[in-house]
Amino acid sequence: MQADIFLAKNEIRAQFSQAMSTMYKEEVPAYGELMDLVADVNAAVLEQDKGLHEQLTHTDGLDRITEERHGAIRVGTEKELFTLRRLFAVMGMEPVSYYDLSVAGIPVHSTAFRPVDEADLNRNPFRIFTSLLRLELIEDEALRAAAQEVLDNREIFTTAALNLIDRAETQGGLDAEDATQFVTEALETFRWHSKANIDKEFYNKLHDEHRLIADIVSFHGPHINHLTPRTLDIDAVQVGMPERGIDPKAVIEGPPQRNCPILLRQTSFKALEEKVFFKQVGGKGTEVKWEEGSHTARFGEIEQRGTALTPKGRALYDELLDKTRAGVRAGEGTYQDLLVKNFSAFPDSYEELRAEGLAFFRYSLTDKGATIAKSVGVSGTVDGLLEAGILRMDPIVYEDFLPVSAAGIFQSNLGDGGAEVVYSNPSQEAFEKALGARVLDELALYAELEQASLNRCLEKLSEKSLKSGTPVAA
Ligand code: OOG
Ligand code: NI
Repeated sequence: MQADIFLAKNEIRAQFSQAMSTMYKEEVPAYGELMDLVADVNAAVLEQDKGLHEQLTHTDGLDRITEERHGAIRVGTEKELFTLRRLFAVMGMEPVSYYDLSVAGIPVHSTAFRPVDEADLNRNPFRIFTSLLRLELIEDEALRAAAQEVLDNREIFTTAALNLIDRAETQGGLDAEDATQFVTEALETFRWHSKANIDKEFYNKLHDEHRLIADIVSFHGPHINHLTPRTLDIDAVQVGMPERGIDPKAVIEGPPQRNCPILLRQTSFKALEEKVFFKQVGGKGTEVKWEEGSHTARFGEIEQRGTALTPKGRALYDELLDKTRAGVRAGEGTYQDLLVKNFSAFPDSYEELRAEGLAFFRYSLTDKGATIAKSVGVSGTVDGLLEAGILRMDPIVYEDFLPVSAAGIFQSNLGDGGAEVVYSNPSQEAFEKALGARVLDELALYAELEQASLNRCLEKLSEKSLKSGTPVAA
């Protein structure tokens, strides 16, 4: 089969994120309500800020502003994670970064499957935050074994999905017809099942150990537990939720509001209590009887992204966040007040962020720079070229997640009374073994992006200069 008849992975991912969105809105009506709110807020922001409107028209595709940017799932076994990696690869999504949530008392570790190249992110940035249960962190041996058995006996992928993954791997892609079927079949893995795999007593035991364990083990598959559109004003959405009868989590995760947004700000509405059915004890025969109960897992989230930070910037972010959390514990003030106060130490202009090596930037030639490059060429340092108006810099958007924020999102959706136990430590090696691949290093990806943009500029500028013997210094 010829590569040119394959549908682009970006297109398959775009179809998939659209299908997930439609399914989730049907499954969780409150999520549709959140989407409406986000669309209204975004429209109001664009109405007021013509400059932003103009900028987004050029860079982000205005019609796609409110589209979902990520979703999240939780799987139970190494094998499930392994196959998911293969499934996401069909759509051009690769595992980036390792997140250890065990430090926050959540018995999972995670990665985010996402497109990596700039052009692919621009076409459709949809990511899936994917967590793997760490059953080894359950102390009760009998419970652990029973949970393992349930997990080992389920198949979360349809046969057709598995066949299409195989086909995509052997052929190197899928044609349009196969791609459409692939999306339909892949969707089945993430669908909600109101009928549990187990009985109520077992569910309660798992739930008492940790709510998340019950969520992962009890059902037929890793139902999508939230989707997350992008908002242009997260503070307005946070305020607007209660007005529409939506119950938001207490605080927005991430940095406070700033002139130059950094990293990622997120908030969510609290997970809904939903009616589910448990297998009746002894109901294993031909006719299974069902017992009504409830389960809390699914919610809606919103995000607003800012500049990616360098290791130095990230260390400062972590330090200020830690200080804030410690301050709250010591009763020094409210979370919000302390956050704003502490983050005043984080420079808030792009010039300072760059000068202090705190954030990553994409460099390009200005019109003036392009003209000079064509005619005479030029030499100088990056600082000098920026100052001379030959280079321009734009922030590189952060495409990943934040472990402390993720823990906050998890926790607010596990409800009160979730176990406070702090489990063990990171185990990236075990995660990658299960995944069957190494996760990509997010910081290296941003650094490469920055360097590549600079190299492109310097090459253009130095073509003439080199000929005339005046090299460009980086
Ligand atoms: C994932 C929570 C993390 C985020 O946006 O940080 C997450 C989960 O609840 O499964 O999605
Ligand atoms: Ni999320």
